[in-house]
Amino acid sequence: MNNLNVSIIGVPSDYGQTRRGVDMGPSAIRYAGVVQRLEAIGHTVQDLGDIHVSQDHKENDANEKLRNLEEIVDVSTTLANRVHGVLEDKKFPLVLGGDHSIAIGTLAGLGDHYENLGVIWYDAHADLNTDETTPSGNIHGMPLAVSVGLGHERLINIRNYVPKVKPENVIIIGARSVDPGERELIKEQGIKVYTMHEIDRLGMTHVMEDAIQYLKDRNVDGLHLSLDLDGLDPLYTPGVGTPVPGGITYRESHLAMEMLQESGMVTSAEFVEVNPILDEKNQTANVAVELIGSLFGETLV
Ligand code: 6HN
Ligand code: MN
Ligand code: MN
Ligand code: MN
Repeated sequence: MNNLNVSIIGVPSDYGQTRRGVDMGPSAIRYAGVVQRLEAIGHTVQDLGDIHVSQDHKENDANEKLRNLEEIVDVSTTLANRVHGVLEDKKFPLVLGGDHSIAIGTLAGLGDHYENLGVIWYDAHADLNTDETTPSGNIHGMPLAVSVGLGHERLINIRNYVPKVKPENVIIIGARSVDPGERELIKEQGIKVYTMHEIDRLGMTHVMEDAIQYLKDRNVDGLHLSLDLDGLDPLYTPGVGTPVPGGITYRESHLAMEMLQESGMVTSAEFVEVNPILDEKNQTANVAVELIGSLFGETLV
């Protein structure tokens, strides 16, 4: 797996939440050297640049339960078509965010390419709210629900098929801030979750072995990693909009990426929520690039 054709897609969108600056995430990750890092491993990299994202932020969004819905439908549609094109070209899509609402587009571009896609959602949050359960109205808290077919019809119907992924093919890793409506959905939909409790108790090695075996047993024919940098403890990744203490460590995260690499199962990835305005000396983008290195096969010796 050390000679992939990787296509990088930047998504400079901050419409999924209210803290400005996360639209500069793709630039920060490029500045941290993502292309060089992948090339040094032996991959062939094509940076497709950023997709077009409008910059008309409203002062008052009338839609309090679905902030910036129109803009997010636009971004998702453009991104979904771009991701789909990358797969048609037989290349590995690496998507750089942007807030986590961009996963709506990424998964809409991936889902109809596979019979049985698996998803690993590495995050402090479950991102399983809908417009009915959301405490914030921020769509970055909804992309996983949307991808399993729940939520506003404009969001679930991007590229005109529902769902993008089966709920039983989804694994959340790192959860420690889950809203009441999200808890219900996890039970109702049979979504597998390794919270911080399981990571503490079993250790990351055991968690990742279990997670990979679970997806193998389900015969997934592709595996998407959606990595929210707030999955890590804010000690390591302070430049995120919704930090939650008590998170995954730097080493545990490298181990998780290395084990995903060893599995040979990962077919696409996205790294989201890097906000350079909230960061310390681009630390969060640097960690993103280091994790990308491990995921794509960098070794220590
Ligand atoms: N993220 N559960 C909270 C909400 O507003 O729905 C936080 C969501 C955070 C989303 O970090 O991608
Ligand atoms: Mn913006
Ligand atoms: Mn999160
Ligand atoms: Mn998230």
